[in-house]
Amino acid sequence: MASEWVTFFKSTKIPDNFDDQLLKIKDFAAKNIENGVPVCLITSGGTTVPLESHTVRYLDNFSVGTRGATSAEYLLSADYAVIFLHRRGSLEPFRRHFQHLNILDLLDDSPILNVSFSVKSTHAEQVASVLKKYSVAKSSNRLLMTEFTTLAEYLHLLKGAARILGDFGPKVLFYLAAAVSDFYIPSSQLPEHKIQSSEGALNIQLQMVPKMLRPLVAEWAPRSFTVSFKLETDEKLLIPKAKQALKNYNHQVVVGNILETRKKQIVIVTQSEDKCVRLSEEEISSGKEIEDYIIQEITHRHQMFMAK
Ligand code: 9Z3
Repeated sequence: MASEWVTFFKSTKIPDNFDDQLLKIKDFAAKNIENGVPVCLITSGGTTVPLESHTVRYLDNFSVGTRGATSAEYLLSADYAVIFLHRRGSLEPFRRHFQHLNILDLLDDSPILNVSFSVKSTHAEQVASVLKKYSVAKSSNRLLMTEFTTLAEYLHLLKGAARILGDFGPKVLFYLAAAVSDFYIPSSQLPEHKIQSSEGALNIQLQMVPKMLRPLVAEWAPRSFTVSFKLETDEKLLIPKAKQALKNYNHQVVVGNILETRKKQIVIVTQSEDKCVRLSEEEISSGKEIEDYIIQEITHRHQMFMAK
């Protein structure tokens, strides 16, 4: 297993500003933990797998980052500091509330002023309420944003961050909600330039990505609390696969979800129980978010873990 990892990291490119990003993570975690604030690394959004070195085409997946961005807000409310390792352009905490809006439609254009604008009264209350929570998170240094696009950038950053955060032991929570590709093409096998359609049908062979949970739990952060997510489309497979993951990697929690129902139903799987959490119809219509319950379940278990 170890050698698979060595091969993966050797055969893929280190992200730009890698050292700089890790320094920020180290500083952020150290300051918060020193102040008694537990730190959560959330991963969020999908990873891309380039098909060319000068990338025109890549493989991607469905994830838009709702789970990660929403969970970040509930974790901040639960007094955690959050490192938000997310796909560039995917949903972000706080900003997500306005993602479907055009910022220009939020601003009052009557009369047009040169220097300052106000938010239209139709949106003022919502902007004020989200802005307040965002400002608190920023000014108290509780939210650090870090970005990736490709699978390789994601895994290099996760490894680097996990080795740093692992030193803080049980006070660190890993919440691995990103949708990570299982397949990739090593740099040495990537065509340098855009693949030409004039050369006919395209056959590509993808290599397996080594399972990053194994070194994360066994080597990089063995004393921390790790939550992974298991996504399936076939309901019959969900709990057996989640249990298998716990057995294989020996971490604390797997949150299982089915693609189509992921926003209203999940299952929390631990060594001792499977707990199904489902939003009622009333909760759905009142705008309740399932991440509120997921974070309650996870923080409760993490608190008990820290107390031990
Ligand atoms: C999840 O299962 C997340 O809950 C979703 C969230 C990706 C479904 P959205 O971003 O979706 O809110 O649209 N994440 C984990 C997916 C994954 O890659 N899991 C691996 C697997 O299932 C294990 S690490 O094998």
